[in-house]
Amino acid sequence: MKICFVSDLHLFSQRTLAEQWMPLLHERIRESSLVVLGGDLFDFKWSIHGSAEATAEAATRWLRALMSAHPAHSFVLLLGNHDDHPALRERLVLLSEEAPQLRVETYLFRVANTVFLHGDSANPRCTEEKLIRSRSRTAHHRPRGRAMNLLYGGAIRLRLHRAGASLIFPKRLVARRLLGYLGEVGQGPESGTDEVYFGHTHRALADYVYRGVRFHNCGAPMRGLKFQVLVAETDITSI
Ligand SMILES: [Mn+2]
Repeated sequence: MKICFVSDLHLFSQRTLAEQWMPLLHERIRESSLVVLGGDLFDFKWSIHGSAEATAEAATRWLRALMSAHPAHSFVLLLGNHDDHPALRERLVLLSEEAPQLRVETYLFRVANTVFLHGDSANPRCTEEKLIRSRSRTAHHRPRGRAMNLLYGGAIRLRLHRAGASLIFPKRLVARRLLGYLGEVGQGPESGTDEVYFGHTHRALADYVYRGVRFHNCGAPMRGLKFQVLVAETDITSI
């Protein structure tokens, strides 16, 4: 079974270029039978919609449109540090009741030997407890408004952002941290995991092998960053 994986679209932030990638996303979805949306699809912190409520509503509308374009597909939605917001969670409960093709998972989704997760567990010194605690801070994100968005989109901020990603997230270290986290929650290589799809770091990565596990990251659709919509091949025929 082929599984389409995409994350970190950061929709509703000023800096996202996700719109340009929609045709590719639809194409990759058509090639797959399951879609895993890997978190930070929506950006509550930098949302141009003004309020968390309006952002959650726009997010729900976006998801509904995506699913109705692919009615025969199953969708798994993971949450990230920018969209794990109570306003969205509330709406997702209703949405998954109305759309049986949608399943919402907060932290991790696994199919056979393949694990999908947002990847905020790659942050320095992240334990499961810290991950849960830092996610709860997303609830206090207030949208920064247009002026801050423009500043954030500025060249200086962008260059910092790009340099920052490779300094904060060297791939070996990221792989090591992710394995540490996966081990802690019983999903590490000792449980059979040999493929990991993640996002969060905004650094595109394909087939990076660390301790016998292959790591893949779709990057982010932003200026100066690489982005790809990934398709995972799994041995199983259905979930
Ligand atoms: Mn993230």
